[in-house]
Amino acid sequence: MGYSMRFTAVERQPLPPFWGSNPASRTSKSAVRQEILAESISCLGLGLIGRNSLPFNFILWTLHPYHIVMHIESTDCLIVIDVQNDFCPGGALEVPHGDEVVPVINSLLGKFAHEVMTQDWHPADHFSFASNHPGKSPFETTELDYGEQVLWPDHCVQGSYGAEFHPELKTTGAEMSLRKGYMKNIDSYSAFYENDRKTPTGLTGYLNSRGFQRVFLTGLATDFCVGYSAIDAAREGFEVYVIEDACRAIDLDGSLDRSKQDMHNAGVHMIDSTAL
Ligand code: VGL
Ligand code: ZN
Repeated sequence: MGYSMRFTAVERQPLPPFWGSNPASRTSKSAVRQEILAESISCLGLGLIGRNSLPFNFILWTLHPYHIVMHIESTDCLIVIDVQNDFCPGGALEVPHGDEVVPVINSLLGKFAHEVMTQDWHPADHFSFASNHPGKSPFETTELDYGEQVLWPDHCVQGSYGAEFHPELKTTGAEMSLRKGYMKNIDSYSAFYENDRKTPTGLTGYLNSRGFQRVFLTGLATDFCVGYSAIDAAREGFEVYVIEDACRAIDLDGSLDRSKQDMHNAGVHMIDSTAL
């Protein structure tokens, strides 16, 4: 499935100069035609030449005088997942290049009218920690009541420095900050449901009662907390966009590819921050 952007929600901005000569001299009619063509091809479901594919994007970028950007609406909410010290380089469960999301997210914060941030927030005796399972090492798995669970190094312990937001993340504009993973016996990757997939965190109710329709996800880690949150958000009826360059992955045994496939199957859209 390709993008399902509504035409009305799309605006165009000139490309940077290296993309071609004088974009202002071209008509925006051609941009509209290009958009309609893109949408039509995408509707045909032709994976190889679909809207998100490399060949099509290449044609789009080389021939197209305008860069298509999405229009952010008042019913959109930016969700920043777990940008905490322990997931950044030097942290207890560091995500490679995790800190690189901070400037990207900071630049997006000014564009959205509404933002929610989440924090992984575990008690020290949390069941997802390998240290609480004698004989087990981090990154092994174990069977818990609700199924298989990866065992992690101790991380994001409530009140610790590692659980704090990255010091350069601009948090002041966030309208809500949600903590998750605070119950000893159950992990919570998703910002919507605990890992038993049944216990809600309350985020769906919050987003619905605020009237949000589309959610844009960023943060750490793509293949765990962002991915699970994106799939649950889609399941809850939101239109979901993961801003890929505002996320970084752990990538444990192919988990990034699996997560991307699962997101795709759930109807989650992957976009780049330059589209916003
Ligand atoms: C996360 C593993 C354990 C995440 C949280 O934020 O992606 N991953 N706890
Ligand atoms: Zn955790």
